[in-house]
Formats: sequence, structure tokens, C-alpha cells
Amino acid sequence: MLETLTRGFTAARERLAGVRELDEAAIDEALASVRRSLLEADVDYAVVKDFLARVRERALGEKVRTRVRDARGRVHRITPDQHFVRICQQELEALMGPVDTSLARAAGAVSVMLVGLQGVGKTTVAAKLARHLQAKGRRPLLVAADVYRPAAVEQLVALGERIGVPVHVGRPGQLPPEICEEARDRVRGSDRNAVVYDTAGRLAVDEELMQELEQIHRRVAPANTLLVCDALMGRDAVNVAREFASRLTLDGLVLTKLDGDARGGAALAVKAVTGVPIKFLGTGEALDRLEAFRPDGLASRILGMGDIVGLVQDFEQVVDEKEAEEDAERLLKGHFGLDDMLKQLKTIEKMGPLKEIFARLPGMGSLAEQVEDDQIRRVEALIYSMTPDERRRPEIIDRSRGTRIARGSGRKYSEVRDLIQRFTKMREMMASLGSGGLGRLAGAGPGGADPAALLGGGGGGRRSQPARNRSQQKRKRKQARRDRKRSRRR
Ligand SMILES: Nc1nc2c(ncn2[C@@H]2O[C@H](COP(=O)(O)OP(=O)(O)OP(=O)(O)O)[C@@H](O)[C@H]2O)c(=O)[nH]1
Ligand SMILES: [Mg+2]
Repeated sequence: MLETLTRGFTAARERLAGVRELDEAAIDEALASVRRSLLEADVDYAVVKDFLARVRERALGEKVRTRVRDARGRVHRITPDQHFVRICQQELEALMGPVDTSLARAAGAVSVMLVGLQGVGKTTVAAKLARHLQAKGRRPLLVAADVYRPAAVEQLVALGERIGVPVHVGRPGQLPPEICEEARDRVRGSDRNAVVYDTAGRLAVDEELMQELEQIHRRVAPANTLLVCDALMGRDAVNVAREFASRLTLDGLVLTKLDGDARGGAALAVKAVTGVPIKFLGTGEALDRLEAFRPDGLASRILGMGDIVGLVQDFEQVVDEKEAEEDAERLLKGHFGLDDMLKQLKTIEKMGPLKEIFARLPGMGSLAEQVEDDQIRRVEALIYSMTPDERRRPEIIDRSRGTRIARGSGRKYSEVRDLIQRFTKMREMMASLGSGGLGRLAGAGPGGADPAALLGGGGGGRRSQPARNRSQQKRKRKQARRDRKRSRRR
């Protein structure tokens, strides 16, 4: 996802690594890589020009502060390349932001009308949004307002069934504006408090489609009209958005298939050109692959610096907090088996393909390319071929047991050996951290471990204030709980 852009910014940073100051020659050279990747990613030309000019002006005009003091009074050195990246980060955020992922309500109900060209992912987004609303405690109704494409209604009905959301289907011969109006009335007269209208798409913006969409819009007055564009549309997304915006009041954009396209330039330009904010991103076919759009997160990812905040948010969604805490406690005591590790891996897997997760870890972007999608499957096969005792105490696995496990899982003996070596090392490390090492490492007293310190001191600076506060509070709560448990045991 967005590899083309990341490559350009990474190259720029590499060019600036080690330079003593950001002079004109150095900046222009760095910007040349950025420019190439922006154009290759199909970002609107005028936007590229503007963006580069702004970065250049700031990079030349701002005095680089080489030392900054963080909240704890520690001094960090800032190198010119870091300063450059910071400017890029801020300008990317300005280009794509501000954050605006709210969905408006009218008369107590959230109503969303989805519009867009054929095949961009409207129906998928309809189901994803319904699921998203459901997760927020709403009771949505999906409306099948595409009566033209064969099987379009069935597609939505099937998706609705999968997520347990009712789908309003019109009678034979009924036209979309009427279907939508009836659906709106159905919501008003029931306990439903959200509605998502899935409309038909066309190959290109045509008059007939526009008129129909205008009619629906007039009759149901949705609180949110969202245009769906896919990343594959590149620069066209901008033109299409302009055309739709000239006919309908658009409240936001949903950008889909960001997983499927390395370019994704539309994400950068479309807000700047149309003024319509990006509200959601679609990053996969599965119905949980919808992200509330965060410009800072996407900017970090584009810069190859990962997106820890987003990763943590996703993780909080899939992880069972109590269980995770118990696991962590056992891990730190060294009482941790391969079964536990597999469980952890599977939790991580729920967040999406490993490759993507790595791409969102700071500094791991390039590593992501080496991660193979079936890595977890292979580890799983190995662990499943072990006896419960072997899983608990992998140190008992000798050559003959290892050969048996390899045969049972259809893998090589060397893979069994590698897995056990890696696991044992990890367990030893965690156990040593648990016995006070973590506290020492973090420079805090025993028991006062600070995981943030392990992420590197300056890292906190990029996180938004509320996110940081939230996770700090969470950490404090967890620590308090742990302390309580400990004192109970004593
Ligand atoms: N990889 C990927 N595929 C997606 C995403 N969103 C949708 N798709 C796929 O794109 C194809 C078209 O999606 P639909 O939701 O049917 O698109 P639509 O806009 O409703 O299409 P029409 O109703 O024909 O106009 C389907 O195969 C989806 O699974 C996404 O974020 N990533
Ligand atoms: Mg559709």
C-alpha cells in the first residue's frame, strides 16, 4: 500500500542522511525523488507542485533546531534529515487533513448515502459502514438502491446477512428514489437508528445517473453523502470527485482498495482539490477492513515511519485486555509456551496481513517486503504437530522429536529448530525483563517499567496529544491493577 510514495520519501531521507545543513542543493536533490514518486503515484500535478514548493520554502526558511528538550527534560538531537521529514509530515497532514471522521445525524438517526462510479466498492463500503455503526452501538438498516446491475441486490442482502444487519429491498419495478424514501420511513417507524443507502454505479459520470442520485438525495435528505473512490482511479478520482461535487453536496470521501494499489496518489490530492474531507479508508475486501481516516497516520505511513497509533487502535479492537494482561504477566515470569505464542500471533493476525502490520511499525517498512503472508500458517503447522508437553516445554524437543514434528507438519527439521531457538531466546529475554530488567532498562524503579521508553525516547513526539494521554491513562490503569494483584498475593 502506497509503496511508490514511501519509496520517494525514503530516498529523499537517505540523500539527506549525514548532511550538515539543509542547503538549496541538498533540498532540491531530495525533493527530486519526492517529486518523481508523487507523479508516479498519480498525484494531481498542481498538488505536487504546490506541495514541493511549500516543503522547499520551509526547509530553506526554517532554522533547524538541532536540540530539543522533551517533556521529561531529556535533550534530543535533531538532524537535518529528521527536520526535513518533519516538514514533510506536517505538509502531508495539512494536505490530507484535517481529521473529520464524524458522521452527522438527522432526527436521531445516522443516514449515509453512498455514491460513486461502477465497481469502486460502494456496496462493500455500505456493509463495512453498517458494521462500523453497529460496533458503535447503532442499529443500522442497509438499503439496496441499485436495481440495475444484475445480482446487486443479492450481493447486499448476502453482506447484510453476514453482519446481521437487515437489508431493505424494493418491490419489482420500483425505482431507487422511491425505494430509498420507503426505507427512510421504515427507519423512522422502527427501532433502527442508522441507515446506509447503497446506490448504483456507472462507468462514467452520466446525466441519467446524476439525475437519479439528485432525486434520491432530495427525497431522503441524507445527513451524510459520501463519494466512494478507489485508489486505482489515481488522478481520475480528483476529476470524478469534482463532477460529483458539482451536482451533490458531498460531505466526505471514502477511499477504497488502498491495499491493492502501490500508488494511491488519490489519497493525497483529492481533499486538496475538492475540499471534501476523506472520512474512511478501505484497505481490503474483508468487512473489517475499514479505517477511520487519520491524516497523521497516513502521512507517517507514506513517510515510511509506520503508524503506531493506528496499530494500537486496531490492536485494542482485537485483543481481550484481561487475557492479554495475564499473558503478559506469565511472559514476564518466563512461564510461556508455544501455545501462548501461537495465540499471540493469531491475535496479531486479526489485525490484517502481517506485511501490512510490519509496514505500520516505525522503521520496519522495508522489512515488510520480506514478510511472507503464510509465515503464521507455517508456525501454526509446526506447533500443531507438537504434543502439549512439547508446546509447554520446547526445550525437550531433541533431534528425534524435531524430525517427527517436521514430518507431521510437512516442514523441514531446520524450521523446527529455528522456531525453538527463536522462541527460547524470546522467552529468556522476557523473563530477564520481568525480573527487574525492564525497570532498569526504562530507567525507572523496579515495577515502574515504562514500555514507551522501550520504543525510543523521542518517538512520543509524533503522537497526537489525546492519543498519548489515552494510552498513558490506560497504562496507569493497568499498572494499578497489576499492583493490586501483587499486593493481594502477598
Ligand atoms: N482489495 C480491495 N478490494 C475491495 C475493496 N473494496 C471493495 N473491493 C472489491 O471491489 C469489488 C467491487 O466492489 P463493490 O462493493 O461491489 O463495488 P460497487 O461500487 O458496489 O460496484 P457496482 O455496484 O457495480 O457499481 C469487489 O470485488 C470488492 O470485494 C478494498 O478496500 N480492497
Ligand atoms: Mg454496488
